[in-house]
Amino acid sequence: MKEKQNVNENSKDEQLDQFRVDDDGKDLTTNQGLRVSEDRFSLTAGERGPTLMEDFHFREKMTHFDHERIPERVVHARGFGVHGEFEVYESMQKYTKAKFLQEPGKKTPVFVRFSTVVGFRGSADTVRDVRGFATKFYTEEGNYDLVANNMPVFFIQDAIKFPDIVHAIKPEPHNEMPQASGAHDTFWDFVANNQESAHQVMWLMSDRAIPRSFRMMQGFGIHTFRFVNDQGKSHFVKFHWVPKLGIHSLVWDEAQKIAGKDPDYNRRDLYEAIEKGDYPEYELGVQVIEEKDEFAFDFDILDPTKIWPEEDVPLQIIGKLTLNKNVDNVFAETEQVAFHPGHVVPGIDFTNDPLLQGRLFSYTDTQLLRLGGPNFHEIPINRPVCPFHNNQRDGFHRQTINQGKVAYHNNSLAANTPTPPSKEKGGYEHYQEKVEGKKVQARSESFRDHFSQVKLFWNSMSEPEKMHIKQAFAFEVGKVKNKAVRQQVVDMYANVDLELATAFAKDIGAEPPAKGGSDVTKSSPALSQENTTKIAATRKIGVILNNGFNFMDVKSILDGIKNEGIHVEIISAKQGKVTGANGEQLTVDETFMTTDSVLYDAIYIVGGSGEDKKFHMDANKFVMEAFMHYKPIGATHDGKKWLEENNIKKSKGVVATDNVQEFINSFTLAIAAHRHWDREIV
Ligand code: HDD
Repeated sequence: MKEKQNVNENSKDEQLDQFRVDDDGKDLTTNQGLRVSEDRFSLTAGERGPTLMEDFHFREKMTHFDHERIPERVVHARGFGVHGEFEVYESMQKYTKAKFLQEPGKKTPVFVRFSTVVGFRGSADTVRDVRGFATKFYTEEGNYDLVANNMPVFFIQDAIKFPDIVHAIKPEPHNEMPQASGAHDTFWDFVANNQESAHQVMWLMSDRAIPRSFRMMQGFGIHTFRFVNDQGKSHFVKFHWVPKLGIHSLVWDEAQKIAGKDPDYNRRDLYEAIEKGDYPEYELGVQVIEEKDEFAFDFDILDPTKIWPEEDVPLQIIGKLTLNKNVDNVFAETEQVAFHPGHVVPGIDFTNDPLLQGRLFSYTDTQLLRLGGPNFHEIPINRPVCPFHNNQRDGFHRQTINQGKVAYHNNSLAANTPTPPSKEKGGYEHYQEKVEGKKVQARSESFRDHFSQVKLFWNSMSEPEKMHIKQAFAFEVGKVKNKAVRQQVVDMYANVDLELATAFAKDIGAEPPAKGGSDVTKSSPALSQENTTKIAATRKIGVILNNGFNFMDVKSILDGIKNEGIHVEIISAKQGKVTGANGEQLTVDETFMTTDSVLYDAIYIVGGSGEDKKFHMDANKFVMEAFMHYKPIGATHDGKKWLEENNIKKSKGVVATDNVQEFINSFTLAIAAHRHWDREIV
């Protein structure tokens, strides 16, 4: 493959284009290019006789099939990848020499893979879990990977414990249960006996662990990295992705039901948004701390179980990520993409965070197994868009044909090429941090406080968020069979907040703690989802219609809602058409059988005169389930009777009026609010 010298925003797409294959309309061949005229019957001795070994097409087809699977990722097995681009708003030249962050307006192609962590590849999307948010920037200086999660802290402080936490949270080895869930003995036993996990576990019990959409969650690099500028000066930096649609979550009952009704809920949402042209956008924010302030905080800035509160270290928004293209082939792209926090470019460097240091080993190692050898960088999705040259050779599946006889350095036969360029010429040089000390196996005292920031998080939650956290603890720890472990968890969280620990202790039959609590009174408004952006655009509304509805009004309402960027699906008893009182028709998208209330952001019920008892009951289930999940409900015409029957007409987030424009305005506002927590559920 010939190298391209000018790298721009289209470079990755052009590179991938050289590997894309369109089989449409082509003759069937073997992998050797031989056209074969039979693909339905293997070669047999006689029509009822045994299959013959010489049937090379059968052998090749079967062998390839037998080898189709590769090991799934040991964590983050279930993922969904998309292409996009990153655009710089503000030059970071002052802090970093990374070329892709220098010029406002500069665009860099990216590939992003979202994932859950614990579940196997075929598990459900909406389980309670951390979400991965890994981004590969194809820059002119090589690939830069920001391998992030949707929560800003991690379970452990040292990578040596990673196999332990993963063994504890994965299904238990004696019966491989439960799937994709931390609600079992070994996980909580780990938590209670490794109390550095307190902060991340609190996030895991919060609504952050059940995002409404990959489009509506943050991403955090978690670790403290370094920016290094062209004068060699270093700053500490943390990276954040902030979704333009705001940060929104499901409710737990809904998440569990979706896991059955549509296990692909989050990936479908992202896929469809991109297909419809609702390109998800996220802004890149950085928090920067000067080197001289390394010890200016009441936590250790290298501790991955700590955040830098945004009120203390403001977030500067420096660019925007837009996801605008689905993959052509999930295996080739999403499954084979190989991320690594150690894929950096000049101007971005590491710190001594012991979790980060260990990650730098693990990611290459895992790809060697998963992708079958050391040449995984040659797989199209992993190739840098800039040229790459070195003396590494051979190995399974090598694709480049390196010419010449010299594959070592130093040499004179090839004029000492490939030559390591100086840092002035763009060569990567590790930041020269001064380090000295005894070799020890110990953690600094400054990593010891496991509870203050957990209390900060708790203090920052709104009342509904606190309620959800209490319920999550009651559910998750309530699933633990071992009573002693339950009690250990209660006692552990007594160190954070007595009210919280007491509340879930009572629910799970444990002893409420006699003493405890933390004296942290600070809160950080940036942590609460109540303070996030709220907009109605891109939300999906289920519209319940039956024959005999008021066509003119409903058509105007649906047009008005669509004008707000909201998507509608018409639900009725049967597929085909639904006919208005005036004889005009609308196409039914889904039936009560094929969809469910939990799959919509809001329900708009109209009904119609053609209703029978079954329709009435099915529609009622949709409305009441939406109500229980605090979702907006709109009703016009005949639809208002469902509200009256259930006595919910005056509830928060319920919009009932036949005035078309008033309905559009109020319903759109109710949808933008996401959920109506102040609704009374009787
Ligand atoms: Fe990890 C995958 C994020 C700690 C070892 N990790 C993986 C993925 C994400 C993260 C998003 C999926 C990448 C993809 O989509 O292909 N991991 C994190 C974050 C961490 C973290 C944000 C803490 C700040 N991870 C971590 C540690 C270790 C690993 C401490 C081991 C020392 N992670 C892995 C891995 C995986 C992985 C086993 C599995 C598949 C892969 O790497 O490519 O190597």
